[in-house]
Amino acid sequence: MAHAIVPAPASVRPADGTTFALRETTAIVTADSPEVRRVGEYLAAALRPATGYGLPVTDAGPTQGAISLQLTDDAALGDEGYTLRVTSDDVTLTARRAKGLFRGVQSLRQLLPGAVESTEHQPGPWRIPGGTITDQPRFGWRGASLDVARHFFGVADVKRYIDALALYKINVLHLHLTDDQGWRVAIRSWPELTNRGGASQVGGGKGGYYTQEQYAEIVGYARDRYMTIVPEIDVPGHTNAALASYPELNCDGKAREPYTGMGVGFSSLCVDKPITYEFLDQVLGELAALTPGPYLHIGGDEVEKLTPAQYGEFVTRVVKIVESHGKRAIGWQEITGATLTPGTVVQYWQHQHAAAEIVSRAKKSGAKFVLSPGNKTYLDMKYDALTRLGLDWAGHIEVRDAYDWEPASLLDGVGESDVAGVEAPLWTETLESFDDVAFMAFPRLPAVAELGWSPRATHDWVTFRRRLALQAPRWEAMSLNYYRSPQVPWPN
Ligand code: NGO
Repeated sequence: MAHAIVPAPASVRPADGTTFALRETTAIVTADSPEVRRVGEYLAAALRPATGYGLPVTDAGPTQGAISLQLTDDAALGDEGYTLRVTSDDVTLTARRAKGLFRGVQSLRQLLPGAVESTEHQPGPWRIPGGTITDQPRFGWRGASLDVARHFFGVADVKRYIDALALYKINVLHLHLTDDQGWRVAIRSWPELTNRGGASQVGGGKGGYYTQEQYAEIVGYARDRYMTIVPEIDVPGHTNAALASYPELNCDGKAREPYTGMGVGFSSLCVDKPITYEFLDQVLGELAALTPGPYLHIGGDEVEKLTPAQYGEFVTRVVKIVESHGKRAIGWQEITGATLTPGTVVQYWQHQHAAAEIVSRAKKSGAKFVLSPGNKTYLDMKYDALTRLGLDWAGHIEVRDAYDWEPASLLDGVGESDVAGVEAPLWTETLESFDDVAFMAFPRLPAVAELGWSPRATHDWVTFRRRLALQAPRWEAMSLNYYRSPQVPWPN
């Protein structure tokens, strides 16, 4: 299988027997555009350590013998699509936008032997199989989320996760920044949120938080990889860290104790106090100013302390606050209990709950769905009974479970055009290190990424698991931990 790319491209026409070999002298020639040149530099930086080649990036040299990155006005490719042509003489990647070239570069990386991801010099040879790939995504939202509240993960870990996600053409990273156990982003007008609310985590460790500069650094790192950060401030529940930081946010005026357990549903902001809405306006305002992406995630899940009417009114107000700061709101499926505005996104997660009402309410308000069914996409679920890490409230999720479902027929009444995309959440109640995170995400994250990117016609477990197996040498070269599922024919 020469073209073992994940997610599967829309079309691959192999030129059997033809290969292009990277050499000492290979250059990367880009269109005369600073953005395209940056993509060329990204490619060169990815390939230089293992190959040991110079791979000069130029916008002037001959394309003969080179890898060339060019722009085209072919509207059929859309914003993220690309064409990759490999002959024995040269490699030509074309797209309408630098973003499409960046996605194409990920395919190109995967056509090289996995050892190319190593940070140390490797022997090669570095052959790329010949042929033509024409590709573009099925859905515009191909997300992953990371819970940095239950256990805190610093900037370096988040960057590592972003790099691994980019390889699978993920374009949204949703950061779950606040929860009962911790508040992880500094808010200048409410400094105790992180001073007090960021100082612990599940199990009682020291926690941590991002300064606004560090948050901006993450946003910039993601943006350079054509990935949008969607920050989540989870309200009105999951707010013990805020309630512990400021007594005035509590209905009884008394600060809560920090929480280091794993329970849910016990906390709520005080929906009757005006200060609650001043608080939200300032928090969401600061976050909106730091976030170039169009969405703020407002959580809204698992609220047990409010009546449905109180909850509905509260969320309706918070959606308006988000919009007053120029952003659109996304929230967990429970937010369909509020009056939503068109453009709001509903994130479906709890497969045990009757979906009919959620679907009809979302559709009535013109909201689209991001699909994160707990029993398919939750990367924190155990693979099987023996998995040391993770939870199991949604069942065990083996690789095939994560792969074998169809976004446009998951929910009755929600077809292709109602689906914004898919997202694989990673909650971290039981995950303490980057190795833990990677072990739960790989190989299931690439399965969800493929559902988001690849056309339905390519869906096939038998070929998927073979393509997936060939990613393992790449993960090993990247020192990326992964689960060796018995369902996948790993190469060694
Ligand atoms: C639920 C809950 C989270 C948990 C997660 C664990 C949602 C949307 N709310 O998903 O707080 O961490 O399950 O799997």
